[in-house]
Amino acid sequence: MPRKAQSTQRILPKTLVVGVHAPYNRLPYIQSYFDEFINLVKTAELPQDKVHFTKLREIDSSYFLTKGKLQELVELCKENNIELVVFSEPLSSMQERNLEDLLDAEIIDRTKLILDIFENAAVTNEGKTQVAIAQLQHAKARLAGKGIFLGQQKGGTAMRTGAGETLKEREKRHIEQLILKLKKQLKKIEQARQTQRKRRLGSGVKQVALIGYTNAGKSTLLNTLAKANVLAQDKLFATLDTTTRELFVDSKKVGIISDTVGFIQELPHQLIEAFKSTLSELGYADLLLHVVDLSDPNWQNHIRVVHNLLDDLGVEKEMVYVFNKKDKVDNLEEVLPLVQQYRPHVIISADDKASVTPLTDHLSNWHALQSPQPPK
Ligand SMILES: Nc1nc2c(ncn2[C@@H]2O[C@H](COP(=O)(O)OP(=O)(O)OP(=O)(O)O)[C@@H](O)[C@H]2O)c(=O)[nH]1
Ligand SMILES: [Mg+2]
Repeated sequence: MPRKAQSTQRILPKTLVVGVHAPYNRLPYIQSYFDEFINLVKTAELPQDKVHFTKLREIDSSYFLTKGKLQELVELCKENNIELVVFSEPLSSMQERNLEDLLDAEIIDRTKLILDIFENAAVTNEGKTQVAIAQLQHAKARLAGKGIFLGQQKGGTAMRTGAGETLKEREKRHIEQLILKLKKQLKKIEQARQTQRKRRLGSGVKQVALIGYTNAGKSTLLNTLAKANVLAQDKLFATLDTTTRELFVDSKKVGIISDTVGFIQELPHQLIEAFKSTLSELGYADLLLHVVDLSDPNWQNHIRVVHNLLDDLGVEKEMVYVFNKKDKVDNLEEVLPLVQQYRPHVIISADDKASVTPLTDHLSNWHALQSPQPPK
């Protein structure tokens, strides 16, 4: 009988997944927020041995969770021999450290969860370098008071290395040097992209960019519009790297269209920083197609998240709202008055070519306006 290669199996830690309804979270549909969080955990390929949801009235500065809620977690961890706890919210480094000590488990907070997903999703050299910088910056911020340094303080003997610096200082310096090296590499990659962009802009070809909340259906739409064969999945951040294709409507070339990384609420600031150069490309677009998943009850909040990020990036461009997944909306009549507030807009199902006609009509008209016919 053939023997199974058991050694290749990954040993996964016993994991507790904690969704917290924090007081600052004003989303009207918290279940949809929790669903999104579970989807993040799945995308990160983490186990879910135990899932726990809790609502907080206030935040504790040392532990994030208040006393009673914390006690529940301590018991859950003990009963289930938990080794890893994943939180839906960002934690300060002090909160993370205190929780780690109290629960005797490794902690992954929202920031680390998203950083890890980005790390797995990055394909191109540029994407990988950007994520590596963000990871290192996160590690540097978490270094304060961690590991060896804390142990030494407790013991009162600050172990000094050759030049009289502590190991923690040396580790910090090492991380800073790595960041600097990666930033230099990134600059070179960016310069190559700038040259490509100049060439594109010089050619006068119009640029259309797909933007929107993660999982809204941007890649699906790119595939339908431009037969692009881009990975479209019910995973968050399936797309990290920009894909660009020629866009034809009624056999006429309208311009080029590109897919971008999806946005999410509380996108770690390290990632915004690292992806700034990719995202700033949006500033060169002639038209933004803002794809919105109309079947998600929090769709209006998702629009807000995207607007806030565009504001942060200083991007202000002509925009069309593309309300997507029409086929999944049960109460279309009810949401129509809300949809009317966003102009101009179209309502489509990106995976059904026939239903995309309102968008292609819009693009066709837009193109006609961009290149007016000379008077006869
Ligand atoms: N029912 C339905 N599902 C859709 C539609 N459009 C996209 N989807 C599904 O929604 C999921 C996400 O689609 P993607 O195209 O990967 O979304 P995205 O915006 O590119 O996501 P990221 O790259 O992760 O930011 C996939 O499972 C798609 O099959 C639609 O019109 N109707
Ligand atoms: Mg995508």
